[in-house]
Amino acid sequence: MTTTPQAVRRASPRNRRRPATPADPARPLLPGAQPVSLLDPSGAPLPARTDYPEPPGDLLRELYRRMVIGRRFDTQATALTKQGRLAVYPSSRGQEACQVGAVLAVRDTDWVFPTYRESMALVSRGLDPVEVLTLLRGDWHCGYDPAARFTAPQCTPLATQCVHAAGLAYGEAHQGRDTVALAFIGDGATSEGDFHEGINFAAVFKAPVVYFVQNNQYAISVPLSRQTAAPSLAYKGAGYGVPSEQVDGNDPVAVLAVLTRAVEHARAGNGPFLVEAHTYRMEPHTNADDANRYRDGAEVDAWRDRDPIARLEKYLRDRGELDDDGVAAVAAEAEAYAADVRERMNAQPTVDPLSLFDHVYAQPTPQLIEQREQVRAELAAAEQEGDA
Ligand SMILES: Cc1ncc(C[n+]2csc(CCOP(=O)(O)OP(=O)(O)O)c2C)c(N)n1
Ligand SMILES: [Mg+2]
Repeated sequence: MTTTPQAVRRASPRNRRRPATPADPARPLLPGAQPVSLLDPSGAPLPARTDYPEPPGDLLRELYRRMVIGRRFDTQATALTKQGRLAVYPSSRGQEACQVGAVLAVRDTDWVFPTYRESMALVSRGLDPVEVLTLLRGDWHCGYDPAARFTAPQCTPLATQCVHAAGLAYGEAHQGRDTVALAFIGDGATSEGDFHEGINFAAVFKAPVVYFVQNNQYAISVPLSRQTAAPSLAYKGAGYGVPSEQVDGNDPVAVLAVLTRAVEHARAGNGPFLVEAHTYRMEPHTNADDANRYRDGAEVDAWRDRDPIARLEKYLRDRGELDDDGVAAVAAEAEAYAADVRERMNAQPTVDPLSLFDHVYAQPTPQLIEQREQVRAELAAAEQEGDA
């Protein structure tokens, strides 16, 4: 075949049709370049987004109510540690938009997998606050019935709940139910193997899990800059084929909007979704931690200006959905709630130390039986000494 001058012209690089840019299969998985925000830090509305429609007004008022009660509960729990009524309490002050927004995005029959930091989320879910604090008082492994409340026990071993959530969600879907599992996880815990194993399993088997990372900037004293080199923790989803989003975690309206969409995605059978919320832990890691040793007050003050409750209150007031009377009524309800928690937590619990050995195995091992006997003998001796 001879090459004509026309053919040469057609084939020359300038004339050749540009091949379409190959579609990047990772692109739809990636989060937006900036965290989704629907309110600015002062509470003024930002331009509406069609991808994240604003939740209805009555839901936003309920969000406000639960956040105010949640914060009062949190303050009360911290006070109880100082009175020796709680062994330890990890506060989530400053993270109210995440704690409450996430719980409002799921149904009562969806499963929640909390960490030690999610006491506020659990009371917002309607669990009895004294039952929620049972673990932190050291009375029992879990004070509520997980199966009755569709709420797993609070996990202290980091990220283990990510695997539990994947398994439960897979099992539910396998049985034809449309349950979604919501797994809370901290920024630091995204470095744990269980996070990666859980999200990978969920992705491969299309298990309906929403992994909700509350990036509160610290894992005890380790700042985010020492935790990851990723531009955002939400990018961790793409490596597993999981779509992700990042959200301003101190914007309650945005948190609820983004999580609502994430839950819809999972419920519709599309597999897991990862959300990273950028927020801040205003208090030390727990009452046993001194945060002044690793962060300065100016940083904390900067986040105080982005307070999620003040932000939502301003927005609702400006829209005429909340007034002085409404604010006072919610504050009074929160006070009554705290008073009830205080009173009930001040009552001495009756605990049987021997119950520690129950439910470890269906059939107790010889070692357990021996240990139980040792404790029983020590208790009996102590009682005799007391009587003497
Ligand atoms: C497997 C495991 N390793 C270490 C710890 C000790 N530890 C408890 S909390 C914590 C920091 C977790 O930080 P992050 O995941 O960011 O959650 P946050 O406490 O900030 O909510 C560490 C290292 C643990 N509980 N479990
Ligand atoms: Mg953290």
